Amino acid sequence: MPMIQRARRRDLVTLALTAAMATALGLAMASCGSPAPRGTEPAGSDKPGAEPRVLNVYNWSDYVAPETISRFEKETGIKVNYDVYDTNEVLETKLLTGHSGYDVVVPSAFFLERQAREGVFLPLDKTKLTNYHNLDKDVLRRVSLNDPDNRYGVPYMWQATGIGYNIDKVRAALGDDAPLDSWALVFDPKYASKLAACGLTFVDSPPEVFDSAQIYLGIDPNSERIEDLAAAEELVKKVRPYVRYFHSSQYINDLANGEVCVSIGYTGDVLMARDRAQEAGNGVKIAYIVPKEGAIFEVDMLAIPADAPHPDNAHAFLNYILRPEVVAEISTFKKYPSGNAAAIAFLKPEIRDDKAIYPPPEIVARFKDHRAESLTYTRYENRAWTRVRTGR
Ligand code: SPD
Repeated sequence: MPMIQRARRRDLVTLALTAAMATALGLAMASCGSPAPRGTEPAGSDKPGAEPRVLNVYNWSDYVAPETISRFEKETGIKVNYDVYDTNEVLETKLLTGHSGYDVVVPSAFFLERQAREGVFLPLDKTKLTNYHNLDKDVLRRVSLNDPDNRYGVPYMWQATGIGYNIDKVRAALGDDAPLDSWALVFDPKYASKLAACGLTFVDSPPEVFDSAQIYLGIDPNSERIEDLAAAEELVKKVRPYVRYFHSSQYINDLANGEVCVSIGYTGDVLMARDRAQEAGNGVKIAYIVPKEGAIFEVDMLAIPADAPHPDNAHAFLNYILRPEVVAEISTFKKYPSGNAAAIAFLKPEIRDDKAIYPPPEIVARFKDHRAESLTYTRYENRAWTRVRTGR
């Protein structure tokens, strides 16, 4: 690796560690800290020179269907070691440190953009991805902003960072005054203060919370001007006293069982909360909005680290996920729209026609693309996040 790139990588690792500390502050998921299990590889494999029949996957929590992994194992004889995380920052720390041991990871496109520049990923061998043609050309085009020529990532699921809320509790707290179509619900202290008692939560992600705050303020979320960051910090600090916690997955169950009433969260996670409440028959009714001011659009990308121990198995896994029926089942269970156009035909009407999952064009028009942040900006952003979280 050239010297400049090595120095930049060192900088990025320090940055990623700071970011992970800023975001995690002790809230990291139990399974996130460990590298992929070693020592589970069978001694040999069927063909001389072929990879051991093992695959180490590191994915977001709640992001595959119950049988996605076991079917792949059964069909291929490849044993999958599956770990989960719930923030891009935790994944980034591992990728930039190197030797993560993972074969497949799932960064959001704007993180992949920066990581790819650092040489973190293997270019995809598309000759091994015979199901690649199933992908949605529009999603591929949109994501090529972050991943030129779609060189490193296969679009997996997409979403917006919006707001999930408990319909009855918000009505009880705010009456008819509730701005149910706006970021004002969470960023205006007039409303946030009245939601503190029933539980207001934010994802533990500096770019997403600050960018959403900037969108509310009418600022370009891709701005790297320090005064624009300061404006977002000031806004978030004003509502900080009313935020019960910062966490990027705990709100799914808490919304579902009525423990909290409003969460900044990801589309599918909020919709899973909605459906879990319905299934439990506990009377909790959850809705999801993409605020009228706009929301960050995200595509999570399947990618293979450059030092993956089992790149062939990784390609086999990506090709399996690219099968429309496989990814349609994930969308069905996890309520996220996939980047696979052919999968639509495999969706039941109640998923395909759910406008919260597959939003209509007027909602898609509110989505704002997210570009990679510079190293310097992320450093400032992490400091601002620590100040917000610690209340200093
Ligand atoms: N449970 C799955 C969560 C997927 C979240 N995607 C996050 C995008 C963050 N920018």
